[in-house]
Amino acid sequence: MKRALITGITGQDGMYLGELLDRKGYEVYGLVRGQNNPKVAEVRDVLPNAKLLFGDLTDLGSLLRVMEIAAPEEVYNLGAISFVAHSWENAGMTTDVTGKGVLNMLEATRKLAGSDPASIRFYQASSSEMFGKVQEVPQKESTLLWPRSPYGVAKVFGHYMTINYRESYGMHASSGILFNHESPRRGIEFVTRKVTTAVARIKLGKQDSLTMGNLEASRDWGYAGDYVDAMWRMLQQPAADDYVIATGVTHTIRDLLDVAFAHIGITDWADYVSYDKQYERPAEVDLLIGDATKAKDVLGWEPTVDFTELITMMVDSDLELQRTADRD
Ligand code: NAP
Ligand code: G4F
Repeated sequence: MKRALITGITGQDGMYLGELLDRKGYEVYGLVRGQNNPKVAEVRDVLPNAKLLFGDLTDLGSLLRVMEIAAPEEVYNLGAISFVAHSWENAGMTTDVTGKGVLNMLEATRKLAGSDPASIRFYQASSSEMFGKVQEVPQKESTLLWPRSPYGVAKVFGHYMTINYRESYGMHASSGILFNHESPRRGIEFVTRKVTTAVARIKLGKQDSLTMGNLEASRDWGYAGDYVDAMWRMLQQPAADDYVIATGVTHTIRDLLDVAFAHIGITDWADYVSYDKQYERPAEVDLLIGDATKAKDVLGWEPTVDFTELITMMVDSDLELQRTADRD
């Protein structure tokens, strides 16, 4: 039985990856932070076989202890402060967790691997947010990075640190440059889930309208269940490398509103959506569209869920959640 450690197991991707590894017969360990983390109950429900260990990405000692207990063959470093808007208000903490946290995990992995640095395979959750003010369309592994947020800058640090540990110490350390991926488990602070939750509530008469920021930005949105499969595939390769994971199709926030509202029978959503400057960002990433040719050629990876399927899946899930909340 292979053993894997997932940091960020309480997050969207952590839960999907935990399920995938469990199905593949892995013994799954998950890093959980905080003394009374409210997500623990949900993780225990979704992943009853996973062993949860307590620690924090900012605390190297805790990571060394967790690594020793889990003794994993594969480490998936998904833990991060991941909400871009939040990163301007908490730039220091974002740097500590999303940036330096990667270095801490690499060090803990290197320490446990000892004289055989490649014996533990390491995945780093890099992000298309690193492309920021995009220097090329579509974006691929070699595209110059130009981050536009403290989160993006922290991710660039983690990305290059991962490459550096691979080149300096011969670690089997790979970075997945993942474009936006969503699901019914997406946090409600992110734009897709904010819209699908509001649309479900509008349909059920629980809410009249929603307030949004920039509707012109474009994102390359895929399904989280597909994207965690790409993470696993990266760690099964004989040599570590970096891969863009994306659908290659981009949509604006307006398109997102079109699809979500159409699913509840509303074709003109203008009366339901208002603008609030508070949701604008100090610097915006205007256009993301990824070229995942390398992942297709080397990993045999391709997305299986398109944009319309993804958003309608999320609206349906939120309708069910909202109805269940009424019954409880
Ligand atoms: P998420 O739902 O926000 O999950 C983030 C996870 O990080 C949570 O489990 C959170 O724990 C954990 N975490 C936060 N601070 C921590 C700390 N100090 N120590 C240990 N764990 C900590 O994010 P996601 O969407 O699953 O994304 C997973 C990873 O991929 C993140 O690194 C994200 O930046 C990256 N990424 C995501 C996307 C995307 O579109 N989803 C795209 C590219 C890259 P709590 O539950 O306790 O807060
Ligand atoms: O859903 P978002 O908050 O995601 P964002 O900033 O693209 O970041 C996500 O994807 C990254 C990969 O590129 C990850 F690395 C990161 O961890 C995270 O998962 O915002 C998407 C777009 C932005 O352009 C934002 O300005 O939606 C725009 N937007 C417009 N109105 C809004 C809103 N975003 C949010 N969250 N809320 C709004 O009301």
